[in-house]
Amino acid sequence: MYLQIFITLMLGTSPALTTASETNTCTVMACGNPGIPGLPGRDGKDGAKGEKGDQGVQVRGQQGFPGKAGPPGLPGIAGPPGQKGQNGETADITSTQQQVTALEKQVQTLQADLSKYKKIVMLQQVKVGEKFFVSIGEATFSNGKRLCENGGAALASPKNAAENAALAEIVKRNSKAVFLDINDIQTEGRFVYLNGAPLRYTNWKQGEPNNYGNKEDCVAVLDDGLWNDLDCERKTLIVCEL
Ligand code: MAN
Ligand code: CA
Repeated sequence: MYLQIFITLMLGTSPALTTASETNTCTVMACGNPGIPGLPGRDGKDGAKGEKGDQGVQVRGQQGFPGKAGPPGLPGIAGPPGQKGQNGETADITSTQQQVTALEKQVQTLQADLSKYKKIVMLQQVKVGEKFFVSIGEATFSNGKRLCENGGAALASPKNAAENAALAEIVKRNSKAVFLDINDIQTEGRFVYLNGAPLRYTNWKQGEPNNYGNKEDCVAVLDDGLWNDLDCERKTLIVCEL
């Protein structure tokens, strides 16, 4: 249309006239030289803002490996005591009763044996305070010492009047003197215990020690409880202490 108006203005002919004279073989366009193409039109205005797009689909990733075990927790509080159990079977009671009866018999036997052993031991030993004196037979000083030590004991060593009196009682029963763990083998005239310590209790008979025959380095207690130095090679009753 703009083109037709442009042509009409240029040729003085209205588009209506042109259309009306279709019989005219010489059309405006056919007869004239073709026009020069117009300049490109201006850019159109920006279109309306588009609608917001759909939210993208989020795909969940794979589960990771389990972490390391944590440190152990504190122990829990003890639970309440359980309910009392039911009575056992009659068979259990019978079995227990039989065991008790068997044990009672064993106890009776042990009591009878113990009673007898007590008498035997009482005939051989004397208790003074916490100390026990046990007579083990006759021997020389060195053999007696060894016999006592082999039994985990030591030769009699009275440290006070009560212990000495207990030893005297054993001497009287056996009518035999008893060696003490005292001697002056190392230094004549200086009596010591077997461990080398100086004497802390003595009960010498008058005139003793006399080192009779210059060969009395050991000491024995007599039936009156008094002490006499004697030849170590003589045999006396050996009494050990525990
Ligand atoms: C007498 C006294 C004692 C001595 C003995 C030795 O009894 O001389 O001192 O030990 O003889 O048998
Ligand atoms: Ca003597």
